[in-house]
Amino acid sequence: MRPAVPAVLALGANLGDRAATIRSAVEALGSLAGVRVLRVSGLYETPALKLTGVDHDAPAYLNAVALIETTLLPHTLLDAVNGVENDFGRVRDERWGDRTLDVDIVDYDGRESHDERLTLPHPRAAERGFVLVPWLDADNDARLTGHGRVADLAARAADRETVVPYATSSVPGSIDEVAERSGERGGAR
Ligand code: A4P
Ligand code: MG
Repeated sequence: MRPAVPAVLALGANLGDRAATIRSAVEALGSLAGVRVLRVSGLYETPALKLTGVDHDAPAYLNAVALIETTLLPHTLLDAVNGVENDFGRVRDERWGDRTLDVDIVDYDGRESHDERLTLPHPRAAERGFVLVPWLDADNDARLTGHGRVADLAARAADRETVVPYATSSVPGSIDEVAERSGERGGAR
């Protein structure tokens, strides 16, 4: 069997019960054959970034980052995370449009590659506080291939002050518990 490699997934949701969706999506990712969730960041609330700029009239996002290890090849992992997006009612009608769930591959084992379906690392991660701040929360020593320390990138991100920790205490079950449970159930298979 192929050895498991580390990867970083960014999750975002701005429609529906955002916290429940992200928690359930982490569980679903951890249940995929060949994926094990190692750690999940806290949830952060962030204003919607549209192609036209930040849109304060659009529903705000919750964003989180999951650290995984996987035996899946990059495109197979992309197919798998797209399947999870579809299971959570993702509709693709507008680029950067409102969505129930977006799951992006931010990093796959430090790989740099580009084709029509997949760019690694994620081409916009380096400048997005809504990816970098949760990533830093999950891994204080994280590095983004080709860009350096996530801590430095997060400190420079123009949107960093709009990335606000989201109180989950009112929601039963913390996201870390979900990661633990899916880790226990999972194991890179
Ligand atoms: N694709 C290429 N590389 C990757 C990768 N590393 N990970 C391709 C995932 N997908 C990758 O994605 C479009 C295409 O990108 C896919 O066909 C895939 O093969 P999509 O999810 O269908 O559509 P999208 O997400 O609208 O497009 P895009 O350009 O990937 O958007 P981004 O850059 O992910 O931005 N505002 C806040 N506050 N929080 C957010 O999370 N997210 C977006 C989406 C916009 N605004 C946001 C947020
Ligand atoms: Mg996407």
